[in-house]
Amino acid sequence: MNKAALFPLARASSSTGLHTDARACTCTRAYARTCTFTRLSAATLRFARGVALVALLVLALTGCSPGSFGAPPLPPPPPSDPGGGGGTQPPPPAEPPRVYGRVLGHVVMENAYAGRTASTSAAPGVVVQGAVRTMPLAAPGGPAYSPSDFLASFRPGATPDQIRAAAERHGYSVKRVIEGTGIYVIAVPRGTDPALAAEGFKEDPLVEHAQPNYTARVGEAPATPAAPAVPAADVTPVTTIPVAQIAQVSPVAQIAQASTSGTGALGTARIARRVPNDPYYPRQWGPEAMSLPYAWDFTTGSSSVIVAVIDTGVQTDHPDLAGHITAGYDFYNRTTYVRDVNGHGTHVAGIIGAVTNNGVGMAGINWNVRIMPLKVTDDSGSGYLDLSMIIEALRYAADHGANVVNMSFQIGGAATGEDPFMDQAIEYAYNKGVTMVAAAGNDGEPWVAYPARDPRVIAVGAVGPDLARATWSNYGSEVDVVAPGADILSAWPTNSFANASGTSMATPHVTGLAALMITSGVRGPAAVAKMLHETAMDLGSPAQDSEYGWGLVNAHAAVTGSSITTMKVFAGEDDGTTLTYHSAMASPAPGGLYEVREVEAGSWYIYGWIDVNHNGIIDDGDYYGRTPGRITSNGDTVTGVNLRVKINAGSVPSARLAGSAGSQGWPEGSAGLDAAYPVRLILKGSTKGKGR
Ligand SMILES: [Ca+2]
Ligand SMILES: [Ca+2]
Ligand SMILES: [Ca+2]
Repeated sequence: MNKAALFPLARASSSTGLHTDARACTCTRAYARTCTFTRLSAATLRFARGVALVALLVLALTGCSPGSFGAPPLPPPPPSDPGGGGGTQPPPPAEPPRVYGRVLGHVVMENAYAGRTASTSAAPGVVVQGAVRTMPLAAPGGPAYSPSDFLASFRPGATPDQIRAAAERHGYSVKRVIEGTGIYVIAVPRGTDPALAAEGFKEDPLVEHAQPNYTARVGEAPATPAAPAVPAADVTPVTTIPVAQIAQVSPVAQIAQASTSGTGALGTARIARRVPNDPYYPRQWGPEAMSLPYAWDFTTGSSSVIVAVIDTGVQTDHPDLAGHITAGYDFYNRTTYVRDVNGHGTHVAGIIGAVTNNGVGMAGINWNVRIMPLKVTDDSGSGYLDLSMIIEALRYAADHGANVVNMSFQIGGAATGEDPFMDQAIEYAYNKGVTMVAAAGNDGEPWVAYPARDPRVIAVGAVGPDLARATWSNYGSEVDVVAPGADILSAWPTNSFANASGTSMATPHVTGLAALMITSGVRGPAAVAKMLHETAMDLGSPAQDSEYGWGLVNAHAAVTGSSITTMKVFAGEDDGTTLTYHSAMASPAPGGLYEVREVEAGSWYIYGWIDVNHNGIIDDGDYYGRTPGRITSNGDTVTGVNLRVKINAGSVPSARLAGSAGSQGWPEGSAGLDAAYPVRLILKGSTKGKGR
């Protein structure tokens, strides 16, 4: 498929688009806009008691945006405005003075997923071939650091001979140097505590920094899956997880031909659900919750995108992974032959990029991708990872072309884990344009694990099928987004599949989406994070919050660049064919808070719209929503008008979420006037305005 046609995103990547709109607005009606700004400033101060000031400044800039449908006729300026109208005729003297009001509220961009009741596997753990494993793979309370060595760096100019001599002076020995980093692994004799040794070693004038070689842990899955291995080809779909809604999807054969999309002629642009034929797909609720079938209509990934998985290894010849694996490395055995004696890494890899639409096993988020397995654990299957190897692997990934790195592990706890050496490795990868994604942690506590809480790393929390935060998912202000993490089916050694739960499982959902976004043209870790934030479905309390971050990732919005800041919010009414607006156009701030200005007196619906296919019509594939009832504007301010917008497609489940994000307070008159889907409307300016 043609990338350019599929991804007309230049304008959608938010902030530059906002400024362009604001300029255009100022040029066309400079004086009127200026007056409006003055009014807004006073109003802003009042409103800012409740919401972020920054959000309102964005609103102020975008409230007059003409949007993608060209320059719509704006409502006339107030009669007291001496320069308004810019050459238009003054209103007839008989007409009464017009009054304008404002409408403030919050808009949620919904994923194409109705939510369902959480299943039984609520705690982190793994189900392998129907057998529930309760023993965690890497239990909390394991070793905090390596018992046999510590890490050290040395002053500039120190030679290897001097370093070796310094180590021997203290009774230690140089084990190895981490390539390219200047970080040495220093072995201590049996019976010596490496943490105390590192503290003492710091006193040596040659030493720059010394610290323990911390242990990271993956949080879930059993040490030894006892269930018999079953060749993937022999696995028959089981019915223990009925998903009625998902089971109704159309076969891919019917949909594939209809998957044209993008910028067709007016009214012909369309969107299709694209669903793979893998027999376990109906048991995977994660892709549905992320609106992936709509994203797959635009892109299914690319073998030119490399995703590194720093983990317990990967079963590289798993029948549903083979062919998607690129050269990796086992940093414990110092070999390119990578195995996974644990299972965790194989599970993560399957979520990101199992071989998809091959009639076998499961579907990956990327139907095409190259996974680089980087094994940073020993062969015991314990699930404990070694910091010296993590640092080495992160650098290796950055030096070997990885676009995204998945880190489904945590180092330390609430207040521990940060260290200069890992920080240096993160900085190196970030500066090379690598997008890093990490798990928030599975302690169920109000802190985000390291390295997820590093600002250069995307921190991922977990939700269950009901889209409520999993009780064991850590939370805090550093959470970027949440993703499906409970009861997740994926690949497992040897040649089998398992269901697992944990932020370790949520993380590769976001990693996989980041790879899809890179295929679609999003470049660099900052741009990926911003697009994830501004396309997420807000959950929990309005806008960003510590439990859900910016919300649940939305793959369709992310690969089409449908940022919430490109949405047009306005007052108006429609007759099913034509939508007439009666206000200025607003754009929500990131997080969804909006303010519509110049709302004419009258009773109106509030609409939200993203013209995804840029054809000026509210049609199939756009994001669209309307308040269920009308609001009445008398020239004053109406607040608390909540709006839900979703992809405008016939097959979107119409049921609202039953979870925590479900019933928000609706304005007056909210009796069932919800618009039918899909909607196709021509947008027109207000007939009360300039009469055009
Ligand atoms: Ca498959
Ligand atoms: Ca929220
Ligand atoms: Ca459209």
